[in-house]
Amino acid sequence: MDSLKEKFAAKAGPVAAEVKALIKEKGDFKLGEYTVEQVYHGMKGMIGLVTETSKLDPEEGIRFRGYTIPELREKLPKSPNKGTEPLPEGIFYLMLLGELPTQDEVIDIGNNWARRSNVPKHVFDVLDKLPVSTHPMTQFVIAISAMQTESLFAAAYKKGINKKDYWDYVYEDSMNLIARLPRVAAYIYRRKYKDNVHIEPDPKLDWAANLAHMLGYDEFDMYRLMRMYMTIHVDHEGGNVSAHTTHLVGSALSDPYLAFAAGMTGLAGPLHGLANQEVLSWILNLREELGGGLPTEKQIEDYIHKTLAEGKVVPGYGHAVLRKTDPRFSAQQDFYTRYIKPQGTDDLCEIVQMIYKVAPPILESTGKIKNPWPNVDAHSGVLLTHFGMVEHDFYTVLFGVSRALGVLSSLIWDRALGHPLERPGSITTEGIKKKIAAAEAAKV
Ligand code: HAX
Repeated sequence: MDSLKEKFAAKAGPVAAEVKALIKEKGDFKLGEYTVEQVYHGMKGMIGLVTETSKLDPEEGIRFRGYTIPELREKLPKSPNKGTEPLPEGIFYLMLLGELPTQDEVIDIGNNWARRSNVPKHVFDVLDKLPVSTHPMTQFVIAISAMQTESLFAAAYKKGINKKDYWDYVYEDSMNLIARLPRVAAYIYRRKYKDNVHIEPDPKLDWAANLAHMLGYDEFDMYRLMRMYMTIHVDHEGGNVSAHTTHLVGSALSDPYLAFAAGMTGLAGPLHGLANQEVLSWILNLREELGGGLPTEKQIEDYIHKTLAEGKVVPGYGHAVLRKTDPRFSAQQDFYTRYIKPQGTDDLCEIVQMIYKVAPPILESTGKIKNPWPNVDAHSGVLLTHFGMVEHDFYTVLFGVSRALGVLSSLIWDRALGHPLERPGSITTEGIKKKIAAAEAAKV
């Protein structure tokens, strides 16, 4: 260990212990409207953002402009080609305008995105220079940043524009970016996993089905899964890491390419979007340790206890806001029972159902995990694997393509409403201790 690191290690341990004790003893102390615990613990429960596109209820889950996921699976327009799941173009319309679209309005957005979908060649050149081993999320962030050369907002700002016109350029950039993401994602996938052999888009397909097609999956069931996947992952109100980061970086008037790339660096974290990859690795490791096949409930219980004893998290379980089963998990369960199970059970999907039965009571019994129920990431990987997409390092990129629809429609609203630079205040541990000491002295 170098000497600076040694000195840091000597300091960090005692300070961490001191902060832990401070939170335990004085966590309820109010710093203005909020408590010491909330300030240290990721601002949970503080309302500090305005987000128009969706709202998360801890008990009920997400509502997009007032509509739940089951309602949207029923009400949003479907593909005229025997579609049974909503087209994500429709939820984008809903988030942006607050109204349900008609079938024609959804087709119109699809055509609009198709016209904008050309990805500049230098983006592929940049990707080609990266080692193939580069994680797909890192490639995704780099590709989005490389596309920033196309930002109409950045170009217009450089020339000088009136504040009231910001939203117009942010709208154009956001639409272009959303239109191009499926091609970028597919390029990363095919380069990394399919011998760099690429597939041209099919102009007859909608945005999500085209993504499946360019990835190399042309079965109707994969089109259907991709339409649902792209719809349920779009947005989760404003405070989650990817949405909040996009909003925060956008508030500095960084253009939509930079703001979204920043958001995606957050989605790439294992406590956020990377959890979908982690869940699959966790299930596969569990199976491997047990020699394959279907584990028993007791074996799953033991594996969960082992994970916790090793100081690791059980991926796909828990949430910063939700306190019940995530309706996005339930939608995927429904997808499994409605479309896959009648043709034969799938072992990995069955294991997910078994984990759902045994994990919550164990997590609850720890006494510290606030939400023992599954989140969206607990199920998505096994559905993709069922249809042949086994490269789980790639899953978070799909989440990211979908998330663009929510965070970019919010970004357009941010500029239309003239939201200013985001700049919350902060405090030091010393400052907190002084405030507590002053309050205690005043009591005597
Ligand atoms: N397994 C083990 N421990 C868990 C846990 C889990 N699934 N969920 C929470 N905990 C632990 C926390 O690590 C924390 O421990 P310490 O006090 O020792 O630090 C304690 O329980 C209290 O945490 P919490 O208040 O219940 O949860 P947070 O709001 O701090 O964190 C997380 C929420 C989602 C990050 C957390 O539940 C977690 O790590 N889950 C596993 C990873 C995961 O599935 N992430 C995806 C979340 C959904 C999402 O964003 N998708 O993109």
